[in-house]
Amino acid sequence: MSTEKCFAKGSAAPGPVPKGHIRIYSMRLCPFAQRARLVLNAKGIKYHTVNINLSDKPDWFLEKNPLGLVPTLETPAGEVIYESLITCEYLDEVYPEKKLLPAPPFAKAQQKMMVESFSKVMPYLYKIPAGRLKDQDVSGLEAELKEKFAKLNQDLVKKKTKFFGGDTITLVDYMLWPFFERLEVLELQNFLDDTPELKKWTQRMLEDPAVKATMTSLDTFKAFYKSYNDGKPDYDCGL
Ligand SMILES: N[C@@H](CCC(=O)N[C@@H](CS)C(=O)NCC(=O)O)C(=O)O
Repeated sequence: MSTEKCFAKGSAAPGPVPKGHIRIYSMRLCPFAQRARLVLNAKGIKYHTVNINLSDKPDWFLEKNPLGLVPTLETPAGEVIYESLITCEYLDEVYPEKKLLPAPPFAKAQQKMMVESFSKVMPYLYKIPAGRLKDQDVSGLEAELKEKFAKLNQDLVKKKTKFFGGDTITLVDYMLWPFFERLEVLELQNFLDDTPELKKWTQRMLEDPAVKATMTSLDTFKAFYKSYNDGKPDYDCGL
């Protein structure tokens, strides 16, 4: 569960995955890797973190995952799993304590459809801040994002539940959360002002131990995004 400095090209490969643990190749500020870290924490799984310098990836990492993306999981048997939703489903299946996905196939499919549909929201969280930095008119994008948040809000209103999969946190909440944690640093926090149920959902999420365990301070986020926007992402910022 360490938050170690990242491994770059030329660094020695980490040894074998410690017994009784699963390894996550991660990047401390990556929202997709955070999805897997949320699930690891929520389920109380013992894990070993290897953070990767994504601008200068070690060859041994690319040999494990030719896509070069985090999160990537590795088991002590050498099995490698990647793609955030797939890693999270894998963890939920292999570690049956505290199931996060519902058992009924339709309920499970609904969660995955929601995650897929949320992937159409993500680009706005990057396009709007990038457009603002370049002094572009982003009002059209802002209006579209407002509409998307309104739909999520409506979903909670209709379901009358505290979370997206019921009154307790399930996988879908963890899949969405990392993007909401970043609203403040992206200066998009005010988009929650017109969506009171969605705002309440974010407040409930903040009380969750796994969410607390994977949170990044605003200062670290700010330093990271600044370095990213300057074209030199500092994956070790805040350490
Ligand atoms: N679809 C992937 C996306 C993962 C992803 O884009 N991760 C980024 C870091 S936030 C990454 O590994 N980037 C490295 C690269 O693009 O080369 C998932 O859900 O896991």
